[in-house]
Amino acid sequence: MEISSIANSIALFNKAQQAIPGGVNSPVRAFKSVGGNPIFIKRAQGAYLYDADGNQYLDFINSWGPAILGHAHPYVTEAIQKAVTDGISFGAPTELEIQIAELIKEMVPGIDKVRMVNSGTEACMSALRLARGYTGKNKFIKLEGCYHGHADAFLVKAGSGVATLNIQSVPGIPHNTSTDTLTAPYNDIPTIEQLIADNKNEIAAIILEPVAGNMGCVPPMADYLTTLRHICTKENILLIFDEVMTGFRLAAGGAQELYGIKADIVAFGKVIGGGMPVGAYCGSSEIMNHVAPAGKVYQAGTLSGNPIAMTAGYATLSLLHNDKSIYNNINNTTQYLKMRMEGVFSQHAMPFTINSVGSMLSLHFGQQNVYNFADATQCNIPHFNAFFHYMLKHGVYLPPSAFETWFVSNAITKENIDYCAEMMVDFCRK
Ligand code: KE4
Repeated sequence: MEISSIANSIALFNKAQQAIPGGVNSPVRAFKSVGGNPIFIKRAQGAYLYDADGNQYLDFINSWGPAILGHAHPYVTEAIQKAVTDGISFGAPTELEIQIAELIKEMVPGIDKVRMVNSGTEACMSALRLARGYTGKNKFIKLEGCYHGHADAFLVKAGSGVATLNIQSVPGIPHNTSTDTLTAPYNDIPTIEQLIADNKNEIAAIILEPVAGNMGCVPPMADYLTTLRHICTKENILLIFDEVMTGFRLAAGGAQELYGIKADIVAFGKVIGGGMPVGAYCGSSEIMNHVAPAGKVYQAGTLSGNPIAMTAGYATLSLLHNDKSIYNNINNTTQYLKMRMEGVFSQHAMPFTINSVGSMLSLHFGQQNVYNFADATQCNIPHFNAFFHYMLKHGVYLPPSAFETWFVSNAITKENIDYCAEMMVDFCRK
């Protein structure tokens, strides 16, 4: 099957650029690094997206993670449709916020308190402020290639769209903001130890994606997370897991459950809202009771805990909590995808590597191993871009960047994977 026309997407993108910076409301959607015209989506259902020209695409972005159940799952959409008839936003507490907080406490090991916000950025930004407020220290360590949203302090050697657009230094961020941001390569303990030695008793936190997803998918090497946990405990540094991508995806309890590591503060996004704008940061009562109005670390939001967003999140998390076969299914589908891809590309002249954890996966051409951001930047980006467009032309919608992760939804079937493998064989034969 080959896409014949995207004329309406082309017209819409031209129009969009007259009214929206770059024609998009988030840079990664603009196809800047892969080139070409972004596809404008009209609707989505299950495993598929449908564009403004009526073309169908098998979706491996799934809204960059939230659509873990597949698009427009009836249990979620029906809950939203019912909720909106009772009003959209109150700016006052509701019982549903208690229910979703209690459900999250059931699903995620070791947290006592949950504060809802409206994005992953807000969750990570607030988690850092809390760590600084709780410890009284300002410096923190982030890892090269990790992306924690667009708060000033995090836009240093960041992954995702910052890497995709190769923005070395983001204008508008005062130099003194980033002087407290220390960086180290992912999977590199000695550099962390040196930073701590050089900044004794000044570091409030280490924040990381426990499985990195913004330089492609980069898993933690053996004992990396355990060693970080030990170092943080010993040095009185808070360990912050940014589980915006991994949370409720790698397991009901996220990476903390998968790796058996307890972070001091955990940030969530994406799946937690089931596609609606939701983020959260969580931790022990000892730490979270420093958040206003219980404490003095101020953070607020007009639409935090919004009833419609909470309805979508609660319905999504409830399905994941009550049917653990979903995780087995998406993990098995991802392993099947990886196995089929390895079969195809091992016959291909171009070296490659596929990294995956659970239902997160990425393909890197030109490198045997991708253990950190430097490895990821050495990959053959032009070849990835050609692959991206070949698959898009044949109705398979991959993340439009080599610095992103594919997300497998529960709606994707083995037959879908077999089709993808056929298209990949054809790509290699071109
Ligand atoms: P948001 O503010 O976009 O909801 O979340 C920021 C964020 C924080 N932490 C991690 C690990 C993330 O992956 C993200 C956002 N992820 C990107 C995709 N890599 C969102 C897509 C976009 O920027 O449009």
